[in-house]
Amino acid sequence: MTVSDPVVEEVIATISRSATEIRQGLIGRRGTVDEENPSGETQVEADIWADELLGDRLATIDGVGQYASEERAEVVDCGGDPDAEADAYAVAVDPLDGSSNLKSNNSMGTIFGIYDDAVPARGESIVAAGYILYGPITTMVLATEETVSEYELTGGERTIVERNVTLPDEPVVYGFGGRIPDWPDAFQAYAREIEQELKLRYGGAMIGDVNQVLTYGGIFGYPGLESRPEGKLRLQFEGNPIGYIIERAGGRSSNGRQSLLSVEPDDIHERTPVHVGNADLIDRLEDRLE
Ligand code: P6P
Repeated sequence: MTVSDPVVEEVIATISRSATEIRQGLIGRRGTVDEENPSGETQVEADIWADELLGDRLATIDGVGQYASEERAEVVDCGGDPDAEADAYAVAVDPLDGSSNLKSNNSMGTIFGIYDDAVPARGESIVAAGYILYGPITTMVLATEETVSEYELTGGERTIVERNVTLPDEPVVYGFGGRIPDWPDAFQAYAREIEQELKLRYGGAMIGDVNQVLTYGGIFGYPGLESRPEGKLRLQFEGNPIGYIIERAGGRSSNGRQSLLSVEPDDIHERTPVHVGNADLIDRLEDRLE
């Protein structure tokens, strides 16, 4: 199934075709480098390599006005005017989310959001978003204005395995990031309730944990912390794309007060508390954090 807009389709096809290469390229690139990303996190060789590979390919697509990456301080101007109709799209990528899981050989992913506005932008201007999950099988979940679909990726090809993906009505799993003593009291109280109702699934890479929620129903959250009220995850590269996907799948997203997609950003690398999952669980969380 292709997306109607040829530029959006080309971006999606470029990323999905690159997934097999990225997965194979992880071998031999597990070491850390003496560099930090703009969020101050130590980079793994694979972070830089995956970013360069995707950046080179996406920035040359006609119709892409900006390439933005969690691994780069500045937004890349791909030529043309991102506000002009012809170059309307900005592509924001977390090339290798959860790359710290490379050391322990656990799942990780690539996250992308295609905005029809110059970034930093509100998530409401996303027209398509997706993630690649490097699990036992390499899969892609893609959300567009029409639907959410899941694909298996191999050899540069994508094969659809499920159309109209929606969150199961009955939640089963939860996963919350950060250390319990660092959670604000209101979030601790909420987590205590959820622990009595659902099963813990937390793997340290957002995409693996979000895919559990999308598969089984539940909630994933990385709350604002006492030590860092803005939370850990980045709005443009993680919160907005994942929030878009989960909302298109019938769930909700929240920064604790409102949909992530409605947050007006100030900076391309700004962090936000991220909560995504079944709507009633998010509603309860917002009531708790009021
Ligand atoms: P912690 C990975 O570094 C990441 O950005 C997300 O993929 C993941 O959900 C979170 O950070 C894990 O953070 O504090 O549990 O290591």
